[in-house]
Amino acid sequence: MKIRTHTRILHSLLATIVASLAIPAHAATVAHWRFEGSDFLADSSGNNHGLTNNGSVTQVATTFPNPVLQTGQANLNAASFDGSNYLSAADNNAFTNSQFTLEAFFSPSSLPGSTETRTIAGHFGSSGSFDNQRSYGLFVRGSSLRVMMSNNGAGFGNVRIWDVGTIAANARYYAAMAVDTSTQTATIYLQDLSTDTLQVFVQTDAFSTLHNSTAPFTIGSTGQGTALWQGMIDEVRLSNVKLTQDQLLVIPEPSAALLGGLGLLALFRRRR
Ligand SMILES: [Ca+2]
Ligand SMILES: [Ca+2]
Repeated sequence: MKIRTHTRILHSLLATIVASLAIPAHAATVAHWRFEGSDFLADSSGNNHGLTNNGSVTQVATTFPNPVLQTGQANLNAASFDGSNYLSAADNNAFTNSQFTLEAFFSPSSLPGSTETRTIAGHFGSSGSFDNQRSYGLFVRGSSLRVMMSNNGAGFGNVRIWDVGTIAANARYYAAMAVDTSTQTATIYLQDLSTDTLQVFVQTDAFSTLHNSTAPFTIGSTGQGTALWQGMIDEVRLSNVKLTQDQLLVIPEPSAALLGGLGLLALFRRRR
Protein backbone atom coordinates (compact mmCIF):
# COMPACT_ATOMS: atom_id res chain seq x y z
CA MET A 1 0.00 0.00 0.00
CA LYS A 2 2.72 2.40 0.99
CA ILE A 3 4.68 1.66 -2.19
CA ARG A 4 1.53 2.17 -4.31
CA THR A 5 0.91 5.55 -2.68
CA HIS A 6 4.50 6.49 -3.37
CA THR A 7 4.14 5.33 -6.98
CA ARG A 8 1.03 7.48 -7.43
CA ILE A 9 2.85 10.48 -5.96
CA LEU A 10 5.83 9.74 -8.19
CA HIS A 11 3.60 9.63 -11.28
CA SER A 12 1.95 12.94 -10.43
CA LEU A 13 5.37 14.42 -9.66
CA LEU A 14 6.74 13.22 -12.99
CA ALA A 15 3.72 14.70 -14.81
CA THR A 16 4.38 18.04 -13.08
CA ILE A 17 8.06 17.91 -14.04
CA VAL A 18 7.31 16.99 -17.66
CA ALA A 19 4.77 19.85 -17.83
CA SER A 20 7.31 22.33 -16.48
CA LEU A 21 9.91 21.11 -19.00
CA ALA A 22 7.57 21.72 -21.95
CA ILE A 23 8.72 24.47 -24.30
CA PRO A 24 6.55 27.55 -23.74
CA ALA A 25 4.25 28.57 -26.61
CA HIS A 26 5.47 31.62 -28.51
CA ALA A 27 2.26 32.41 -30.40
CA ALA A 28 1.74 35.41 -28.13
CA THR A 29 5.12 36.97 -28.89
CA VAL A 30 4.85 40.04 -31.15
CA ALA A 31 8.55 40.89 -31.08
CA HIS A 32 11.60 39.79 -29.13
CA TRP A 33 14.74 41.88 -29.51
CA ARG A 34 17.61 39.86 -28.02
CA PHE A 35 20.70 41.68 -29.44
CA GLU A 36 22.41 38.33 -30.12
CA GLY A 37 24.61 37.20 -32.99
CA SER A 38 25.95 38.95 -36.07
CA ASP A 39 22.64 40.77 -36.80
CA PHE A 40 22.08 42.16 -33.34
CA LEU A 41 19.17 44.38 -34.50
CA ALA A 42 17.05 41.39 -35.63
CA ASP A 43 13.66 40.45 -34.17
CA SER A 44 13.98 36.84 -32.99
CA SER A 45 10.17 36.32 -32.94
CA GLY A 46 10.07 35.70 -36.70
CA ASN A 47 7.64 38.62 -37.15
CA ASN A 48 10.23 40.81 -38.90
CA HIS A 49 10.15 43.84 -36.59
CA GLY A 50 13.87 44.46 -37.11
CA LEU A 51 15.44 47.57 -35.57
CA THR A 52 17.07 50.64 -37.10
CA ASN A 53 20.17 51.89 -35.31
CA ASN A 54 19.79 55.67 -34.80
CA GLY A 55 23.29 56.80 -33.86
CA SER A 56 25.68 54.08 -32.80
CA VAL A 57 24.08 51.80 -30.25
CA THR A 58 26.63 49.04 -29.67
CA GLN A 59 26.43 45.29 -29.07
CA VAL A 60 28.18 44.33 -25.82
CA ALA A 61 28.57 41.26 -23.61
CA THR A 62 25.43 40.95 -21.49
CA THR A 63 25.46 41.12 -17.69
CA PHE A 64 21.91 39.73 -17.52
CA PRO A 65 20.87 36.10 -16.86
CA ASN A 66 22.35 33.49 -19.21
CA PRO A 67 20.48 31.45 -20.25
CA VAL A 68 17.12 33.28 -20.23
CA LEU A 69 15.20 31.40 -17.54
CA GLN A 70 11.85 31.14 -19.34
CA THR A 71 13.12 30.10 -22.78
CA GLY A 72 16.41 28.39 -21.95
CA GLN A 73 17.99 30.38 -24.79
CA ALA A 74 21.65 31.33 -24.44
CA ASN A 75 22.01 35.02 -23.63
CA LEU A 76 25.41 36.40 -24.59
CA ASN A 77 24.79 39.96 -25.79
CA ALA A 78 22.95 43.15 -24.92
CA ALA A 79 22.66 46.68 -26.37
CA SER A 80 24.60 49.60 -24.87
CA PHE A 81 23.37 53.22 -25.11
CA ASP A 82 25.40 56.38 -24.43
CA GLY A 83 22.63 59.01 -24.19
CA SER A 84 22.91 60.08 -27.82
CA ASN A 85 21.49 57.06 -29.64
CA TYR A 86 18.47 54.71 -29.77
CA LEU A 87 16.84 51.85 -31.67
CA SER A 88 13.51 51.94 -33.51
CA ALA A 89 11.14 49.53 -35.27
CA ALA A 90 8.68 50.95 -37.83
CA ASP A 91 5.16 51.42 -36.49
CA ASN A 92 2.93 48.39 -36.88
CA ASN A 93 -0.64 47.64 -35.72
CA ALA A 94 0.75 44.50 -34.05
CA PHE A 95 2.20 46.81 -31.36
CA THR A 96 -1.31 47.78 -30.15
CA ASN A 97 -3.39 45.15 -28.35
CA SER A 98 -6.16 45.14 -25.74
CA GLN A 99 -3.95 42.83 -23.69
CA PHE A 100 -0.19 43.11 -23.79
CA THR A 101 3.03 42.56 -21.86
CA LEU A 102 6.23 44.54 -22.34
CA GLU A 103 9.37 43.15 -20.70
CA ALA A 104 13.02 44.22 -20.59
CA PHE A 105 16.28 43.85 -18.72
CA PHE A 106 17.99 47.16 -17.98
CA SER A 107 20.97 48.59 -16.14
CA PRO A 108 21.40 52.40 -16.03
CA SER A 109 25.02 53.63 -16.12
CA SER A 110 23.78 56.74 -14.32
CA LEU A 111 20.42 57.95 -12.99
CA PRO A 112 18.39 60.78 -14.52
CA GLY A 113 17.67 63.85 -12.40
CA SER A 114 14.53 63.78 -10.22
CA THR A 115 12.48 65.54 -12.94
CA GLU A 116 14.20 63.83 -15.88
CA THR A 117 12.94 60.71 -17.67
CA ARG A 118 14.91 58.14 -19.61
CA THR A 119 13.29 55.51 -21.80
CA ILE A 120 13.82 51.76 -21.59
CA ALA A 121 11.31 50.80 -24.31
CA GLY A 122 7.88 51.73 -25.57
CA HIS A 123 5.39 52.81 -28.22
CA PHE A 124 5.30 56.39 -27.08
CA GLY A 125 5.49 59.72 -28.90
CA SER A 126 5.01 62.99 -27.02
CA SER A 127 6.30 65.85 -29.19
CA GLY A 128 7.43 66.93 -32.64
CA SER A 129 6.14 64.78 -35.49
CA PHE A 130 4.75 62.31 -32.91
CA ASP A 131 2.98 64.83 -30.68
CA ASN A 132 0.03 63.29 -28.78
CA GLN A 133 1.13 59.78 -29.79
CA ARG A 134 1.63 58.36 -26.31
CA SER A 135 0.62 54.71 -25.92
CA TYR A 136 2.75 52.75 -23.42
CA GLY A 137 6.27 52.30 -22.18
CA LEU A 138 8.82 51.55 -19.46
CA PHE A 139 11.01 54.42 -18.25
CA VAL A 140 13.24 55.48 -15.37
CA ARG A 141 12.31 58.79 -13.73
CA GLY A 142 14.76 59.99 -11.06
CA SER A 143 15.34 56.81 -9.03
CA SER A 144 12.00 55.11 -9.82
CA LEU A 145 10.71 52.82 -12.51
CA ARG A 146 8.09 54.85 -14.43
CA VAL A 147 5.35 52.98 -16.30
CA MET A 148 2.96 54.89 -18.57
CA MET A 149 -0.03 54.14 -20.78
CA SER A 150 -2.53 56.37 -22.59
CA ASN A 151 -6.03 55.94 -23.98
CA ASN A 152 -5.91 58.71 -26.59
CA GLY A 153 -2.26 59.73 -26.91
CA ALA A 154 -2.62 63.12 -25.25
CA GLY A 155 -1.27 64.30 -21.90
CA PHE A 156 -3.14 66.02 -19.05
CA GLY A 157 -5.18 63.21 -17.51
CA ASN A 158 -5.07 60.93 -20.54
CA VAL A 159 -1.88 59.20 -19.42
CA ARG A 160 -1.69 56.80 -16.47
CA ILE A 161 1.67 57.27 -14.75
CA TRP A 162 2.94 54.85 -12.12
CA ASP A 163 6.29 55.47 -10.40
CA VAL A 164 7.31 52.35 -8.48
CA GLY A 165 10.35 50.79 -6.78
CA THR A 166 13.83 52.20 -6.35
CA ILE A 167 16.42 52.13 -9.12
CA ALA A 168 20.16 52.50 -8.49
CA ALA A 169 22.89 53.30 -11.02
CA ASN A 170 24.76 50.25 -12.35
CA ALA A 171 22.43 47.74 -10.68
CA ARG A 172 20.73 45.19 -12.93
CA TYR A 173 16.94 44.91 -13.25
CA TYR A 174 14.11 43.10 -14.98
CA ALA A 175 10.83 44.98 -15.47
CA ALA A 176 7.49 44.11 -17.06
CA MET A 177 4.15 45.82 -17.53
CA ALA A 178 1.35 43.29 -18.07
CA VAL A 179 -1.93 44.97 -19.04
CA ASP A 180 -5.51 43.85 -19.64
CA THR A 181 -7.58 46.84 -20.77
CA SER A 182 -10.86 44.85 -20.47
CA THR A 183 -10.38 44.58 -16.72
CA GLN A 184 -8.45 47.86 -16.56
CA THR A 185 -5.65 46.12 -14.72
CA ALA A 186 -1.92 46.70 -15.10
CA THR A 187 0.50 44.45 -13.21
CA ILE A 188 4.02 45.83 -12.90
CA TYR A 189 6.94 43.53 -12.08
CA LEU A 190 10.29 44.89 -10.95
CA GLN A 191 13.05 42.43 -10.09
CA ASP A 192 16.40 43.62 -8.79
CA LEU A 193 18.68 41.00 -10.33
CA SER A 194 21.61 42.15 -8.18
CA THR A 195 19.77 41.13 -4.98
CA ASP A 196 17.15 38.79 -6.56
CA THR A 197 14.33 40.83 -4.98
CA LEU A 198 10.97 40.84 -6.79
CA GLN A 199 8.30 43.51 -6.34
CA VAL A 200 4.83 43.22 -7.89
CA PHE A 201 2.52 46.23 -8.17
CA VAL A 202 -1.10 45.73 -9.27
CA GLN A 203 -2.76 48.89 -10.65
CA THR A 204 -6.49 48.74 -11.22
CA ASP A 205 -7.00 52.17 -12.78
CA ALA A 206 -5.62 51.46 -16.25
CA PHE A 207 -7.57 52.65 -19.29
CA SER A 208 -10.16 50.46 -21.03
CA THR A 209 -8.72 51.50 -24.41
CA LEU A 210 -5.14 51.83 -25.59
CA HIS A 211 -4.07 54.51 -28.08
CA ASN A 212 -2.74 53.16 -31.38
CA SER A 213 0.34 55.39 -31.63
CA THR A 214 1.78 56.38 -35.01
CA ALA A 215 5.26 56.54 -33.44
CA PRO A 216 7.77 53.75 -34.05
CA PHE A 217 8.39 51.22 -31.28
CA THR A 218 11.59 52.45 -29.69
CA ILE A 219 14.25 51.10 -27.36
CA GLY A 220 16.35 53.68 -25.48
CA SER A 221 14.19 56.69 -26.40
CA THR A 222 10.69 58.02 -26.99
CA GLY A 223 9.25 57.74 -30.51
CA GLN A 224 10.68 61.14 -31.38
CA GLY A 225 14.19 60.26 -30.14
CA THR A 226 14.14 62.08 -26.78
CA ALA A 227 14.47 60.90 -23.14
CA LEU A 228 17.54 58.91 -24.22
CA TRP A 229 18.80 55.92 -22.25
CA GLN A 230 22.30 55.64 -20.76
CA GLY A 231 23.44 52.11 -19.96
CA MET A 232 22.52 48.59 -21.00
CA ILE A 233 19.20 47.10 -22.20
CA ASP A 234 18.57 43.47 -23.14
CA GLU A 235 15.83 40.96 -24.10
CA VAL A 236 13.02 43.41 -24.91
CA ARG A 237 9.90 41.30 -25.51
CA LEU A 238 6.39 42.42 -26.48
CA SER A 239 3.52 39.92 -26.17
CA ASN A 240 -0.11 40.39 -27.23
CA VAL A 241 -1.50 38.79 -24.06
CA LYS A 242 -1.28 39.65 -20.38
CA LEU A 243 1.33 37.09 -19.37
CA THR A 244 1.04 35.44 -15.99
CA GLN A 245 3.98 35.59 -13.60
CA ASP A 246 5.20 32.10 -14.51
CA GLN A 247 5.29 33.05 -18.23
CA LEU A 248 7.66 36.00 -17.78
CA LEU A 249 11.24 35.87 -19.04
CA VAL A 250 13.01 35.87 -15.71
CA ILE A 251 10.79 35.27 -12.64
CA PRO A 252 12.42 32.16 -11.13
CA GLU A 253 9.34 30.07 -10.19
CA PRO A 254 9.52 27.43 -13.00
CA SER A 255 13.14 26.43 -12.40
CA ALA A 256 12.72 26.61 -8.60
CA ALA A 257 9.66 24.32 -8.80
CA LEU A 258 11.56 21.96 -11.06
CA LEU A 259 14.53 21.76 -8.68
CA GLY A 260 12.15 21.19 -5.75
CA GLY A 261 10.42 18.40 -7.68
CA LEU A 262 13.69 16.70 -8.58
CA GLY A 263 14.87 16.97 -4.97
CA LEU A 264 11.68 15.27 -3.77
CA LEU A 265 12.04 12.59 -6.45
CA ALA A 266 15.59 11.85 -5.25
CA LEU A 267 14.24 11.53 -1.71
CA PHE A 268 11.59 9.00 -2.82
CA ARG A 269 14.18 7.01 -4.74
CA ARG A 270 16.45 6.77 -1.73
CA ARG A 271 13.58 5.53 0.48
CA ARG A 272 12.61 2.80 -1.97
CA1 LIG B 1 20.49 39.18 -25.23
CA1 LIG C 1 0.77 52.08 -34.01
